[in-house]
Amino acid sequence: MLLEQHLERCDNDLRLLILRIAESCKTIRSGFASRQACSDTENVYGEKQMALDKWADEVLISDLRASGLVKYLASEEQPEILEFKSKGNLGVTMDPLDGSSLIGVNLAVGTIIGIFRGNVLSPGREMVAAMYVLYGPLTTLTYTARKGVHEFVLNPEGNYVLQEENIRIPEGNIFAPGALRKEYLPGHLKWIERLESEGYKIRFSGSFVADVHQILHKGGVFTYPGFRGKENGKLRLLFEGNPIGFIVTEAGGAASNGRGNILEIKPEKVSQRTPVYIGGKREIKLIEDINREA
Ligand code: AFP
Repeated sequence: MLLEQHLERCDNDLRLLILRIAESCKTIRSGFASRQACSDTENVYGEKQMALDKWADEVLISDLRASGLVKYLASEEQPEILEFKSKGNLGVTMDPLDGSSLIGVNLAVGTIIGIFRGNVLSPGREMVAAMYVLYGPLTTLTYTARKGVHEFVLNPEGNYVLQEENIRIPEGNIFAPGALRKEYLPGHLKWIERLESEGYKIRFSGSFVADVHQILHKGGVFTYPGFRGKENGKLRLLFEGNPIGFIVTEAGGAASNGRGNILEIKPEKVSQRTPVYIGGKREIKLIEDINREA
């Protein structure tokens, strides 16, 4: 089954938007070979932007503006929420290229999208859909519109073909722990030691979207915790934590900041960061229990 057929179960504007983004991601994929160089500009977080980052951001902004479906667009690469004159009222959050520091070493990176009706500065649980496209050996598109999590593969003819429907996160024993161990907070250290004692294996690539994709299929947990000096961690609530947390929750997992569901947080600003724990319910309950008892 093709993506366009699968999306027939969604509202028309949502269907058109997901298809529009799927097309933009084909364009982004096509730029990988020719746009490897580093640009000399920095994004709002003071990070050096890759040429491909900036270009992917431009591709998506331009396509979403032209779609007539999107009113608000928040991008990890932009300091403010963009507002378009549009018939539609959809709000989009996007990380155009997550894991961009891996582009130069040919590891998997991805595009992460959250979709709201209206205001994007809303709790993640108000999303109507979320998706990511992973650019690995294959290009895959994973989406949820609150009716299960489904995965498609881009075939040589340029069509997204259904690979797996209604994905459920299994139990597993891998963990992807971000941040430096010497800077862990006590509750987090206790949790990590517990997972290690249970035989969890490390799988951390530096690309959040790729690491969570593996966990969605094999079970386990991804974390980029708060740590000493940066108690809110590194990842952004709007662009990374919420959309991916929404997808994994819809697949039967959970998403937490270590104390509660991140999808319940009302964002105060576009660039808000949050500690992130995303994966199986058991692992997430364990960190929340440890932090509650501390
Ligand atoms: P980039 O998109 O700047 O490469 O950042 C990737 C990321 O936000 C996330 O995808 C990774 O899990 C995390 O940063 C890796 O951070 P460290 O480099 O601190 O391990």
